Amino acid sequence: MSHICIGAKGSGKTHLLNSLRDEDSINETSHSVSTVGTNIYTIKNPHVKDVELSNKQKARQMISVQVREIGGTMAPIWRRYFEGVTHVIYVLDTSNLCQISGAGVLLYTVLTEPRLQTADILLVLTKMDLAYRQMRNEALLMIQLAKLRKELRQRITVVETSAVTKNGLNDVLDWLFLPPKKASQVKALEAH
Ligand SMILES: Nc1nc2c(ncn2[C@@H]2O[C@H](COP(=O)(O)OP(=O)(O)O)[C@@H](O)[C@H]2O)c(=O)[nH]1
Ligand SMILES: [Mg+2]
Repeated sequence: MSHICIGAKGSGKTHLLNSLRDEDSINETSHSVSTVGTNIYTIKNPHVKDVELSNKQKARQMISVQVREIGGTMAPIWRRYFEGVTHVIYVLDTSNLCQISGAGVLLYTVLTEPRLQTADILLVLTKMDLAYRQMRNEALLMIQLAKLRKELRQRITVVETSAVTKNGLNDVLDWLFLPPKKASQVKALEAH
């Protein structure tokens, strides 16, 4: 099980992961790897309530996951990190439509990557506090999501977030920690 978070520079990856991260986790790991351009965030499973679960139950549930943020300027070498990846969080800045088609092209190269054919994909439309409804729809049109879903085999879930209002963060946590069936319910909630 390995998670990566990618997306253009400035799309909001760091803010998103910081909003989700386990505040008790020690910052040391992220510090030591940031020199090579990636950061690792530990995100705790909010569904695991320590008091309510026996150890056996806990063992079956993921207590936390580690997500590696790979800087947008490193796009040419993203694929170095694809080995063994099971979950991809792809961040798109909804407030900046100018960079969306470029981001869409990069998303396509990610989705067609042979090592990511069985990965689960979460498309996060960030900065929704700065965007309006139409921009969200426009963004999905520009990256040709409907076509990608038809042509490619990965399950693509779309969520909208804002690191400012904190809206949508629970949807990201559900995708990370709930079984796929439940995650697809998140997908079912998407307006088309
Ligand atoms: N309004 C708003 N600004 C955001 C949001 N997320 C990130 N930003 C801003 O976007 C810029 C880039 O964010 P950052 O997380 O560093 O992007 P990264 O390069 O993808 O890691 C920063 O100035 C953030 O303050 C958001 O949800 N809403
Ligand atoms: Mg960053």
